[in-house]
Amino acid sequence: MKKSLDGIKFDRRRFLGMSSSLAVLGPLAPGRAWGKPDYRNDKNIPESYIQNRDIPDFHIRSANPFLGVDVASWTLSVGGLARKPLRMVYEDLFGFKTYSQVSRLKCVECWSAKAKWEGFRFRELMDRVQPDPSAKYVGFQSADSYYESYLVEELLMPRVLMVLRMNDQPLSQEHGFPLRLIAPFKYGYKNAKYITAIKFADSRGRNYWANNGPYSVDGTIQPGIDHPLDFGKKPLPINGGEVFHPFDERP
Ligand SMILES: Nc1nc2c(c(=O)[nH]1)N[C@H]1C(S)=C(S)[C@@H](COP(=O)(O)O)O[C@H]1N2
Ligand SMILES: [Mo]
Repeated sequence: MKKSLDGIKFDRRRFLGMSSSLAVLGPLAPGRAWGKPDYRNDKNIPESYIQNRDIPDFHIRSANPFLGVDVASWTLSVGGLARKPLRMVYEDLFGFKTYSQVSRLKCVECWSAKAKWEGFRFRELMDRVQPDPSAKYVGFQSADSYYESYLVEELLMPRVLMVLRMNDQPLSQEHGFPLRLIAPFKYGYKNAKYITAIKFADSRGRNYWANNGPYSVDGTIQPGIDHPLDFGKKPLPINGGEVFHPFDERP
């Protein structure tokens, strides 16, 4: 099994608070986690790394700066409790029927941005691998050691997409190439990028930000409530976010 970040306690509030004390210590050599340079607490992340960047059209959030996915060695494994587990290469992703939608991604840091997304439905993937009826949960593993967890039924809701293209282009390295999840009724952190494995399970796994920060595994956007990182970390009643409604049949 791949090493996860479970053992490393990291809190994004602490991360923000620490940057000034690190500056006093002067430049530090990057630490190491699982044999790769660990730039999480380092202000001098090399430009070549995908990292958190506030850019006008669509911010980039990558909890652990990393170099992006090399498509030649990338594979997607889909398995766990399934009758026909499979492994795919990039080209295989284009064998699915595609759908497109415009939807908004909303981060718990109180920014949001909207894009046109294109991709395939989770249902089609499920039909291929034939999960066991006991598999009510799905775990996502990402190339940057990020991980997420969902209920199968959530992934079958309208406007959930396994995304290959953003704004009429293949996904950029920063926004999750080659495959990401978009679930507009969940906070941004649930929208896993750089997916490498999808695993059906009969028990609920946790996710990166529930293990490393103050966020829930569920991460559903609450109507009229924001979930700010700042402002004393209390839920803040404001308008915003795309709220899932069970009667929403938009394609
Ligand atoms: N693999 C991976 N997926 C991830 C993240 C990450 O750090 N790694 N960050 C999440 C968070 S907190 C947000 S808000 C969105 C941001 O997506 P974007 O970088 O395309 O704006 O990606 C989510 N998916
Ligand atoms: Mo986020």
